[in-house]
Amino acid sequence: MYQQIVVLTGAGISAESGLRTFRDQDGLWEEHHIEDVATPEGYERDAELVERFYNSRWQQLHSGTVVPNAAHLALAKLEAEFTGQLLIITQNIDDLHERAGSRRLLHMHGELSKGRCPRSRQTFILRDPFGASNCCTCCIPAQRLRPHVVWFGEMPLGMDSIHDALDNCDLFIAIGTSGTVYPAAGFVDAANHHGAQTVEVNMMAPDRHCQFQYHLTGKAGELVPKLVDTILAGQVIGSESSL
Ligand code: BV8
Repeated sequence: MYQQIVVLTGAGISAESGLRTFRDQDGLWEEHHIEDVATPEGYERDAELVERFYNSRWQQLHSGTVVPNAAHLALAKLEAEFTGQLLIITQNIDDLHERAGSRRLLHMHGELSKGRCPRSRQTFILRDPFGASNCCTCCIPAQRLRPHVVWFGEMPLGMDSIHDALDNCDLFIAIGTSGTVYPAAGFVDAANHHGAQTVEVNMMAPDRHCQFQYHLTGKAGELVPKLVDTILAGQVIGSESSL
């Protein structure tokens, strides 16, 4: 039934894996000022503070207690069995989609498991926590690696591919995102403009919920597997027989 599907995920899809979201109760922004830890200016002002912020998230992600949940696994199953085209655009910097088996994946806000040379922009798999001694190998003198993360005021990654996918999709699904950060929050408008069906999976009705044609309210870990089964059965979302 559907030929080209775009899925946008946010922090909410990783919540059931034990990773904190940003804007929920007990979220990351309750403990940190965005301008201090998620802007280039904040990094210029106090690199160690920003490094502590990302090092603690990196250590939690690789502590052995954080694993992909049923929503990540369902999207990997969709990629394996769907005969059309699928692209997962994630705002998340964790690697839970990869660990669930997804490959058609674009990290538009970067990746926690990589560092970047501030001079060459070359990325490096993070083997040690960020710090003054964790430097690139591409420059002389070696440069202190920064998180390979898109901060506020920086251009998200893969925007050309994203716009191409949004212009051609017939189904756009947003999972676990508050719809407060642009340009990701505007993707639903592009999908609507090009005639795609737009579906939102969230625990509540977030900022841009009125732009979506369908809302599935509840936990991603429960709803996404059912949504994937509906799609793989060739059913239209929102029809009587479907979810
Ligand atoms: C840029 C770093 C341009 C990574 C982050 C209009 C147009 C364009 C830009 C702007 C604009 N207006 C303002 C801007 C600037 C700004 C912006 O959007 N500001 C906002 C605050 C208004 N945007 C930018 O700066 C972006 N860059 O536009 O560049 C440009 C042009 C030319 C030249 C240069 C630049 C860059 C944005 C990226 C910022 N980086 N973080 C990191 O540390 O992780 S943002 C941060 O918020 C994360 O990346 C995160 O991905 C993003 C969105 O948060 P969510 O993922 O949605 O998480 P949140 O906690 O908010 O919500 C969780 C949701 O899940 C909730 O709805 C909850 O109900 C739900 N949920 C919880 N549990 C579950 C669940 N749902 C289902 N099941 C559950 N179990």
